[in-house]
Amino acid sequence: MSGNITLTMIKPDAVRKNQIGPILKMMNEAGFRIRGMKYTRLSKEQAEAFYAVHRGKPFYESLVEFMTSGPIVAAMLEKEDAVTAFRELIGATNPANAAPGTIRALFAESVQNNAVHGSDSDENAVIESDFFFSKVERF
Ligand code: IDP
Ligand code: MG
Repeated sequence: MSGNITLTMIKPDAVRKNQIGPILKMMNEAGFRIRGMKYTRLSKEQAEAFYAVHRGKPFYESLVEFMTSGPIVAAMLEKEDAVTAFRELIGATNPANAAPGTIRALFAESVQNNAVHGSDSDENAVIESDFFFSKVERF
């Protein structure tokens, strides 16, 4: 059975370019409801922890530097089969491979600076939601 929650971040590249509004609009128009949302900036320790699964990969240190380079918007989103539906909406990690009309095809600069995050499993959606949101920050 698939879950109804996914966790997204609008990454520093998109925030810098004033793309929060257009990206949230696409998420809402695709049927995702916002269940939690915050504008914040990750510390080095927080970014390292969020991306711990990628520790040791060649892009890890650069990714942490990028993700701490400015504020982000983190949001919990609800929709049926949320993880799969949201990964379809955002497109492939590398915007060169992202389907036309997807958020990454429209807004990403590069494979690293790719505008948005989306959880890759229901299990990680829960872990990532708990990373950002306490009980009183979910509605
Ligand atoms: P995902 O965000 O599509 O799930 P992951 O493989 O989980 O992709 O990688 C996490 C993030 O690390 C990507 O969104 C991107 O910002 C960065 N990244 C992934 N692969 C590369 C790469 O080959 N070069 C540079 N950055 C990368
Ligand atoms: Mg991932």
